[in-house]
Amino acid sequence: MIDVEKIYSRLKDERVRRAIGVQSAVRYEMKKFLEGQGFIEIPPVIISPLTDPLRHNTYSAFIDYYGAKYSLTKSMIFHKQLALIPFEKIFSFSPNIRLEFEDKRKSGRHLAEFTQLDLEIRDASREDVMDLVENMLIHIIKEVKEKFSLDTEIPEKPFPQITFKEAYKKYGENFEIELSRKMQNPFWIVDMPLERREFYDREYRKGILRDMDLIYPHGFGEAASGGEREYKYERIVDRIKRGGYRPEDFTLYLEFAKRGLPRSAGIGIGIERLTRYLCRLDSVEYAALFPKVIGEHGI
Ligand code: ASN
Repeated sequence: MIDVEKIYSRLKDERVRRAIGVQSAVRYEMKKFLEGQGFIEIPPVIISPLTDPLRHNTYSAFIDYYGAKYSLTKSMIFHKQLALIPFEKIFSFSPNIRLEFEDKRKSGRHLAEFTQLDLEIRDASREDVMDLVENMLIHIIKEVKEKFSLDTEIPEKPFPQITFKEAYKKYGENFEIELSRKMQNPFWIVDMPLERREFYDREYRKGILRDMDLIYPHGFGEAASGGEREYKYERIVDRIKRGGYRPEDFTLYLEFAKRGLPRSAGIGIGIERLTRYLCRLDSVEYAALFPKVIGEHGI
């Protein structure tokens, strides 16, 4: 049932009003920063027969239209790869629909509808993307900190890095949140094992990927994930199979891969999560004006 009272009072909530103001400034600074670096903004894709399978299950969100089966975008990863055919550096403020199960309800970090700043660079390495994101985050915080009297400290570069293996060994299965609580600066977790990630992140040692997650300090958890990509047809087919999928389910993507995808690296940064971090909010639900809270009805 839709709780009109709750939705109406959210519109009068000072926390939300401030957060949306910060978010608006963040989006402006992101665009300014990236365009200054030669990026082109591409419009987001909302429905497509081609979307991210993700590495975890969600409820499905399909639209049937003249016999075509469109999925609502879970991430624009495949479109980012294709957009690099005409352009060298692209970004998009990409609305994503992920109908997560109820176990994510209390995470403070999940909404069924959110936006990520998704960017991709032709011929780039993981390190190129990490350097760019560090500079961008520092730029954003410098620009918005005073205007909104934010407590967030300006991060120090380079952000610390830890491999998945080291982090897991030291802190066990909950390494991400444990480390997030301990750290004072945003940091990277790199080199995820293949079975933890989607098939499009590039494998560079047996079973280890050239990818990375950015994690916020003070317990705010995951900010962004990205990596270098598989782009060669045979390697993509191999990864689809090893990921436990059937290549037949990715025929369309493979048709494009056969014709040639550019080598690239990229990342997606959650806008509501960044807003939550900057405003020190308990949950991302206060970083959205019309949040689709997991397991609740929104407008
Ligand atoms: N945007 C992410 C990336 O660039 C993918 C995702 O959101 N699942 O790797």
